[in-house]
Amino acid sequence: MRVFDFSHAIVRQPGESVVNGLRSDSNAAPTLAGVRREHAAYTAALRAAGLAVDVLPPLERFPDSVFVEDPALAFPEGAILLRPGAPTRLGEREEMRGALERHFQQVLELEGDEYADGGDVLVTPELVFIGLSARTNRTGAEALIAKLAQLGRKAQIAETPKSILHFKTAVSLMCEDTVLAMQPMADSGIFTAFKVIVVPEGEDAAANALRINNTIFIGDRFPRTMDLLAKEGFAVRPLPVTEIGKLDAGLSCMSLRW
Ligand code: CIR
Repeated sequence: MRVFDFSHAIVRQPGESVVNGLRSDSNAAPTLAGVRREHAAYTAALRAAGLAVDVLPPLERFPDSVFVEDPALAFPEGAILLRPGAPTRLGEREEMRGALERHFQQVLELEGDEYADGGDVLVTPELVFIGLSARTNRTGAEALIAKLAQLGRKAQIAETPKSILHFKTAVSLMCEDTVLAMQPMADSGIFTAFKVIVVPEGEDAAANALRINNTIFIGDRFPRTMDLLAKEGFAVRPLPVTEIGKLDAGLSCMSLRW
């Protein structure tokens, strides 16, 4: 099975508090209606791609809890409860436990001062990259390497380029041997074993794209990246990301997939 072949996903509906989610100073707050619309389109797209999708209820106490990718990791072999590095998000992990235990016999977990966000974890066929960031510390990354080994995955620590929120903000897997990346990630030397497609200037946020089975989902604000990928032979499908983009989020963040 390919690492981007999925049959299941978990998403969480945005609560009204989502408009108060964490965001860079330069961004305006998103509208609730807009986030709901984008989330609904995303969930429908996952279903259209053939995935069985669990939709969890909104959590008003956790404005960013719609971004279920960050508090956990899921693989066909088992799941891992992480410890998100933003203090306002740490409690999200316990809210994922029940949903994971319904699907997985094996649910491993980070502990103590181990911090890691799922947004910093890029799964590729041979290797899982764990990006150090403001959310993922070395203690967390090292603990995660051990947990991933228990699930049969080899992992390696990498640096997230400066001023990038998450590792996967800047890079996504397009197929077994190709990634889509922002220029600083392409220049980092991390992906020398891969073909790297660099997002065109002005479309940096397109680098958080999402391959699911044979489709690449990409933000509809990035026409030049779409053209580039189509020319490379990928089946590309645009999804709206304007409002979630204001919360520094992209397409991978809104689901856990396995
Ligand atoms: C945060 O700052 O945590 C949220 N506003 C955005 C999380 C995006 N998640 C991701 O890229 N995996």
